Amino acid sequence: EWKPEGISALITGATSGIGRATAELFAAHGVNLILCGRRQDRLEELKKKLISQAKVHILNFDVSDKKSVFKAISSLPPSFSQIDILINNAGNAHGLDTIDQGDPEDWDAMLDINVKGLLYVSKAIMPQMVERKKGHIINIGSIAGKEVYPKGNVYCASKFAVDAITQGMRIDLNPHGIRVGSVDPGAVETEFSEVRFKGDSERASTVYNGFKPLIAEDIADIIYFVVTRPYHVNIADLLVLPTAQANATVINKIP
Ligand code: NDP
Ligand code: 8X3
Repeated sequence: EWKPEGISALITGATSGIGRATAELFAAHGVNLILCGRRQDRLEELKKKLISQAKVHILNFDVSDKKSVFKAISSLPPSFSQIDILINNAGNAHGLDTIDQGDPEDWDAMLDINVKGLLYVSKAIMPQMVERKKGHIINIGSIAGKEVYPKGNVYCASKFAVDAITQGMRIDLNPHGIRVGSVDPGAVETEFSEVRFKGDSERASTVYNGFKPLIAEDIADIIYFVVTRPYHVNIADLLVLPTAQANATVINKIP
């Protein structure tokens, strides 16, 4: 039977959306947390909110900044340095343009954060899991990592890469008894579209008009389900869509 006592989870992108909802749910079950993100005010606010439920440590770093990642994770105090669960969630889409019109700065951001950032954070944590022959890594992929949609180009490439990295991790960490899987959501209403459209919240909200999207708490519930299976059960890959969404492009929108 799974018990949260003494278990600790490091969640990247805990300042918003799926990461924050997961942190809140984990804390409610008494899982100790290392919460990561770049927005210090939000990290502090979340720590204040959750500290009565679990032990909480906050780490402010940019996942795409290799040096900061290793520095931050190696700075963890002894009571937090053993990480049982890693949720690689930090990431975003930047822009929605045809490939010929895409902004190379957006491409850099998506590949640096969604792909390389996930690798850096994992690299900082995997050795201790290998040493302990125990651990669970959950990568947040996307339906965009299963299907390419118009103007999705580089964002989809970043999430296809996450899918490949998840499969690679599962193979290479297999001899060490480490669980590795991905949770791949469809449309979830978070700050995702605000970031994609660079703060244009009106445009962002049109993405979710006319149907009921998933909310961050829906995905948090699923992540909690995944981590609480008995240790011999590994949920390898879970695609989760709103009922109104059939695939990356087919959404039943009622005007
Ligand atoms: P949000 O924009 O609400 O949250 C994104 C989180 O990532 C924030 O906490 C942000 O924190 C963090 N983040 C972004 N860039 C960096 C960076 N360079 N360094 C450190 N942290 C960073 O979006 P979601 O919650 O929706 O997104 C979470 C994950 O879910 C992403 O990987 C996304 O691709 C994926 N996803 C989202 C879907 C959706 O429809 N919403 C569907 C499928 C997958 P801060 O800004 O404080 O650094
Ligand atoms: C986020 C979902 O369909 O906007 O990964 O790419 S989608």
